[in-house]
Amino acid sequence: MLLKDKVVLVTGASQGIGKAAAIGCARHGADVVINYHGDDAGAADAVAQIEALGRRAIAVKGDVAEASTAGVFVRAAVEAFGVVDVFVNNAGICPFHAFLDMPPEILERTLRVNLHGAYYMVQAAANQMVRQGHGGSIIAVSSISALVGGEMQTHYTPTKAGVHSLMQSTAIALGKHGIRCNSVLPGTIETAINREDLADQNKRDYMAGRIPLGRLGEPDDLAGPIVFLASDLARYVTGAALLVDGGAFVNLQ
Ligand code: NAD
Ligand code: RM4
Repeated sequence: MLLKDKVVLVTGASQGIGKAAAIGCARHGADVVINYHGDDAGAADAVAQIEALGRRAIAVKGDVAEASTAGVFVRAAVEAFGVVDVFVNNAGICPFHAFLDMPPEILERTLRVNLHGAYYMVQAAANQMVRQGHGGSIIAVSSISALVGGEMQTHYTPTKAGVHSLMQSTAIALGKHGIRCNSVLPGTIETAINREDLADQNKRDYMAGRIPLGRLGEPDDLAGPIVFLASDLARYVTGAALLVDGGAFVNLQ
């Protein structure tokens, strides 16, 4: 019970890593507020799974790319459960596309969701934590792609480097308030974001073959690292980045 009675907010939590993180935090005693974009059934299922663990949960619909969504989300959390102790910035998109003919609308949507969305959300959560006056923990779901490139990800990798950089700068800006800011850097985790990409068996075999632990990741592989960074076990950890990639990044030869 590393998060007993803490209130945890997670964006993009109707499926994938966000949903696993939300449920993982509830398993450790947290009440959870999830943001989701379109998938009402997925959000309802996340809430139901959290309630089945004996914890409270609400789902708040909203597009993180809109600046106003952040304030609405944080206010809904405070109205429901009184405080914001932990904020997990997870919502993200990666519409795989080549560089030379990247449509401006795909580039701009990716920047807006992944980077602007993170900025507004982290800012709103941090302001609430500062008002409360007893610190907090902010975790961004960045990526191994903050550190390495991707031929079909020229729009995406800068956003993942960006959210990691945001955690480094907010760690400094918010340290005096006792608010810790860290990133997790997942490797290749099987979710909807890469279903089409990994449907190519050659690509899938190549990606899996890069991983010393011998398998692609699953969403629940991120739950433990996120719970750890959220909890007081990580009380002196801020501005850090935790690779959760089965060893893929270090595997040069
Ligand atoms: P996913 O597609 O299952 O989940 C992404 C979530 O973000 C979905 O719930 C989606 O509805 C939500 N979302 C998308 N746009 C949104 C918006 N505008 N407003 C609110 N919510 C929005 O994929 P995932 O793999 O679980 O992705 C979660 C995060 O993990 C992303 O930030 C992604 O970049 C990151 N990540 C994933 C991998 C991987 O291999 N799957 C690796 C590294 C990082
Ligand atoms: C990650 C990493 C994975 C990819 C996802 C979409 O950051 O690049 O390999 O599948 O993004």
